[in-house]
Amino acid sequence: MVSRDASPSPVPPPSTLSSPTPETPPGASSRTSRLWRPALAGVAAALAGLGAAELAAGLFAPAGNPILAVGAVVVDLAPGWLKELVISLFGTGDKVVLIVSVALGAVLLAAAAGVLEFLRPPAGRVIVAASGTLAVAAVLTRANAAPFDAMPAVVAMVVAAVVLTLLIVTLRRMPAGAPASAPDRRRFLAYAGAGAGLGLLAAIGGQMISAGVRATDAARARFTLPTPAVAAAPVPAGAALDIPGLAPLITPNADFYRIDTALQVPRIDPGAWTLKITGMVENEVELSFAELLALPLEESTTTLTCVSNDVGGDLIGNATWLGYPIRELLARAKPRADADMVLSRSEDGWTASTPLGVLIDDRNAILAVGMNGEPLPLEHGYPVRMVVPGLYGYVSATKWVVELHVTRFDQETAYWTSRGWTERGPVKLSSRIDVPRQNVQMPAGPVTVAGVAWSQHVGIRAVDVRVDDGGWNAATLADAISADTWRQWTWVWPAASGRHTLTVRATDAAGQVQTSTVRDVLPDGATGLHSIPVTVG
Ligand SMILES: Nc1nc2c(c(=O)[nH]1)N[C@H]1C(S)=C(S)[C@@H](COP(=O)(O)O)O[C@H]1N2
Ligand SMILES: [Mo]
Repeated sequence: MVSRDASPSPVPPPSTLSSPTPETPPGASSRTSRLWRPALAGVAAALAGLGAAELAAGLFAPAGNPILAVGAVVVDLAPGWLKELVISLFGTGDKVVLIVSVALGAVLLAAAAGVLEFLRPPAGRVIVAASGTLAVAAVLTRANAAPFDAMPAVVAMVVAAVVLTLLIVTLRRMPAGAPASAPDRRRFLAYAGAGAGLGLLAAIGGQMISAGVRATDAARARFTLPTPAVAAAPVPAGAALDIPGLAPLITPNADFYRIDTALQVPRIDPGAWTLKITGMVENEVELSFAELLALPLEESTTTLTCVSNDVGGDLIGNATWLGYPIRELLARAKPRADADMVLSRSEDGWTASTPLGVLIDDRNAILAVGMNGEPLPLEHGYPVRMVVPGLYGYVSATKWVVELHVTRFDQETAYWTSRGWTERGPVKLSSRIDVPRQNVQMPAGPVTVAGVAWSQHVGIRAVDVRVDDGGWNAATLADAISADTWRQWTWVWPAASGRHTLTVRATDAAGQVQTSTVRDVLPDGATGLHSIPVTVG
């Protein structure tokens, strides 16, 4: 007897339900005819759980799809002859066969779990937990798996366990011994149907979302950047210092900082992408991706900085962008004389307010399609983003851009400017020590100190380094690519034993010296000098 007999619950023990009793009409109570409902409960619970996982994976963790992960493990573990057999029988349909097999296996297991949960609780939940754990293991043993990728499998496990428990409890409430009453039968079927149906809907939703992911990835992979009409000026030989630990002059795409509000990277079909120029303009303009690519595109190297970059922080990167000048597109649209701002909008609804003046002056404000010789990476704005030298990203660098709305600062605010950040965000003159790392210990003698300094669109004229409270020592500047990029610098320090503090300070091309006044990043960017403690000897 199971322990449930001792419980005060009015629910009859499962064994009573599964064995004929005197009140049972003859023929209506064979074991099999009673067990199809628990089996159905198991299947419904599995569909609900797997559907929820499909949706969770499609939305947040494409690499965490438990069915695909288990399928991949099956492929890895399957003997060679079986793989060959499947491929020879089904050809390129092999992946479909694999996925359908895994899903069918899950459903059969679930039916068994339903029956066991009914006969011997919590045996069904134990099966659910064990399969969920195996799915988590399958996901996490895939190449490049991140811990978060386990999330959909965990969702599947929890949803399936909860739905299974609810359905089995509903079954137990049915009177024992007698054929279930019509309302009871209907209630159970309604619950089971709802679990299975919602699961199927969630699975379809997840598929549609991840199908979008696949389509965008494939489109990006097929896309080759057009040849620039104007290539980037060659980087001067003396612009890049070869010092280990110093940020490279051009930041590789994979290392480029990423800041945005997108929980899920927008996936845009470039074939469907258009840019609209709207608002206070004489002519509204609409441009397709093909039309943009057909324009004479120009390369330019620009350093992008986030307003949230702390003194000494790394929310800054330098890339060679391929794009088309926004001023040319605005010239087609003809902004009205009283307009003073362009509110750029991304596919996911984020906005930035950029002064109209900096978009139509001679600086290289561009609609970019390329980053360091590659199509924009998805997380950096594929297929099109804005890059504006001299302004922080929150007021200029709209990724996944779809609209330029010409307007006025006194009429509209943007995503961050309506959350306490200033409406205009010129990048502040700043500098950073990259080498040595702070708190390192090194021997006395000559020590190479090096870093970067930036004041986009103004340029850097000088960098000085100070040891403790001593005087300022002029650093050697590497050559500049342009005023729009950061500049590397180095200084050789004759280091004496003891604990010391190194401090850096830049001077811009207009003669302004970097302030030592410490300010937080809010509302318009941090100020202060970067200092690092080091130990010599
Ligand atoms: N669509 C969109 N574009 C955006 C943002 C965003 O949240 N959404 N963040 C901006 C901010 S604050 C910065 S600093 C830059 C960062 O660009 P990156 O991620 O390519 O480095 O993008 C800008 N463009
Ligand atoms: Mo930012």
